[in-house]
Amino acid sequence: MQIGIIGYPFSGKTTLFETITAIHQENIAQQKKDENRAMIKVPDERLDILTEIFQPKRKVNATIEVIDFAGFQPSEQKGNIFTPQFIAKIKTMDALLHVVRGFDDPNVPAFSDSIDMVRDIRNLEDEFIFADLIFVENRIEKLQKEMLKQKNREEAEKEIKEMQLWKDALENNTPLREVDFDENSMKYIVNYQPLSVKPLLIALNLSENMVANQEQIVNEIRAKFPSEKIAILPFFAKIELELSQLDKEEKQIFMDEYGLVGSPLDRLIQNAYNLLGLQSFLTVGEDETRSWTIKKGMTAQQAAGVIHTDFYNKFIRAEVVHSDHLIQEGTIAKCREKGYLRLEGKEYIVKDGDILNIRHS
Ligand SMILES: Nc1nc2c(ncn2[C@@H]2O[C@H](COP(=O)(O)OP(=O)(O)O)[C@@H](O)[C@H]2O)c(=O)[nH]1
Ligand SMILES: [Mg+2]
Repeated sequence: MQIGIIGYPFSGKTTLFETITAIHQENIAQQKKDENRAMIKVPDERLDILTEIFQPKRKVNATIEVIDFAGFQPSEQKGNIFTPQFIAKIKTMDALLHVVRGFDDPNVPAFSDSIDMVRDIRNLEDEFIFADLIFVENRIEKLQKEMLKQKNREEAEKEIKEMQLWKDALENNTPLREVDFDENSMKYIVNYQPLSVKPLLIALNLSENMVANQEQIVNEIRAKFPSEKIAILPFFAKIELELSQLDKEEKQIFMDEYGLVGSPLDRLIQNAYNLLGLQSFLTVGEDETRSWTIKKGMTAQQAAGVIHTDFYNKFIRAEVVHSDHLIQEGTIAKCREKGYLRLEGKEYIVKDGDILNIRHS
């Protein structure tokens, strides 16, 4: 899974990237000029405990990739912030993380010389819609030309209808993520990856003096963007970055002082998983303990396919025990004794925290 970090210059994108990846400026400087990339391990306490129990050769966390894209250049003119190159890059992301400038600091220049989070979020929403609208209009024009040449007439006609549906929504200022698409539309969505359909994580980058009011601030902005496909989460990038460089005890002292709760990475992952409908399952053994990311609602056979396509094709059964039970009992044998270990068929819907052992031919 890939999450793309976007936002206005000086909103704190790179600071947030450093905070969640634990890669710091001196390392980043050697990377590509226009973007920073990192694979981050998805923290999972269950995996840590199971690793203690099984003492395998290695522990492998599920990973997600985060990419910190260089900021687009704000412009006085509306609707031309994103260059085609920028759009091409962010199109392939599974979700976008929009970092919004909420902190006030006279030493750090701000877009439009003022702090206005609602304005910045709106501007970006408009920009997504605008980019999609241009795409849709070009597409319709192209398809109409094809129709004139009697090329793929039937297919073109079907697609024009679909594009017209998108166009109507976009002209109404409705992001495509709010449209209730049917199966037929999904094919086009997957192919074209319009920007306004992407799940959106909005990271409000707040000052340390806003820690106490964070809930109220989030609620106020949430009320303006009430979509289920948008998550709004507070960050305090600058202090959270400083804290990430301290040892555990020191960190706790400062967190208490500031009134901060939880780690920024956990906050991001939890929200991303919720928003994208993701969950984890685990595998254990002498060689490795490992966590895997899948969509909620996936079957045992589909989950097996995430491990290896062969496991999907040659799937027979899955031995399933929930990690809570294995952690409680300590061994597979005990779980079997107590009836916690089950054999499930290919249609079994995997639950978050299930441990699977795939039997295949
Ligand atoms: N006061 C304050 N400064 C911040 C905060 N987050 C980032 N900055 C500073 O703002 C500047 C721009 O941050 P950066 O992460 O490079 O922004 P980017 O252009 O979006 O990547 C840097 O000097 C950061 O140290 C914050 O929460 N509070
Ligand atoms: Mg940056």
